[in-house]
Amino acid sequence: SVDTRHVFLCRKRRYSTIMAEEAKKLAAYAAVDNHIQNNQVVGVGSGSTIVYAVDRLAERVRQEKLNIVCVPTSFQARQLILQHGLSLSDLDRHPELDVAIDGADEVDSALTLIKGGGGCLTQEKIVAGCAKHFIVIADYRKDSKSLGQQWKKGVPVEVIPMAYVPVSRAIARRFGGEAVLRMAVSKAGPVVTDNSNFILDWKFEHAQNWKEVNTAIKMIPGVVETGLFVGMAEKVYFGMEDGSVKVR
Ligand code: ABF
Repeated sequence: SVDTRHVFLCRKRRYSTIMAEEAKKLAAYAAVDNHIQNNQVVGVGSGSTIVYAVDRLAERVRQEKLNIVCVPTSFQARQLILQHGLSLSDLDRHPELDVAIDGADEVDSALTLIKGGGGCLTQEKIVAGCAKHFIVIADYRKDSKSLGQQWKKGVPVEVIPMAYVPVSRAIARRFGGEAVLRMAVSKAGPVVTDNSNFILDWKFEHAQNWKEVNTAIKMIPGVVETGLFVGMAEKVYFGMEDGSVKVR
């Protein structure tokens, strides 16, 4: 009956949500355990997966009395660091990081990432670029052969507010698809980033040379940063559905 089917669908959805959360935690814990050592400066990413990494980091700092300094990639990351009693710094004082750990929206077979689904791409890219090792943590749903196969919301592009229309038109004209202004959930206005900018989500039509596209989009006046992270990730930890961790 319809009722039985509804119950089944709800159960299925709840089951897969629990699996995804568990998978995020597996990836986060493995990355922190394998890459964090005493006396390191650590870049802390944003999103829901990084929450587990900060939990584990704080636990290890307490238990092993580690001396760790954290540099945040967003307001959220800053709050997480403070809430966990970790030592907070910035790029003024620590412009060189030993390691940065962050989530991603999608990862392709060359470790090219789409990031910024949560809106924090620019500071994330700056911090990742300052780190000797950039480690990504994700659940199995982010694992993809080619960008766009898993993440359907497009490539986020942070723009200066007054330029969002010309940038959107330039991206569509040059690379196809459409670049849409990201609105707040309330629809009351656009999403505003930690840097007081807007975000365009570029829904591209086909896979491209992401290195070239990233460079070309960055050259459009008004673009602050793109959510394409090309040649930056050193390793990606995927928490898998079967409880294992796959490292790529
Ligand atoms: C941030 O969080 C973003 O760059 C990326 O879009 C997102 C990943 O979030 P989650 O871990 O919640 O999937 O790092």
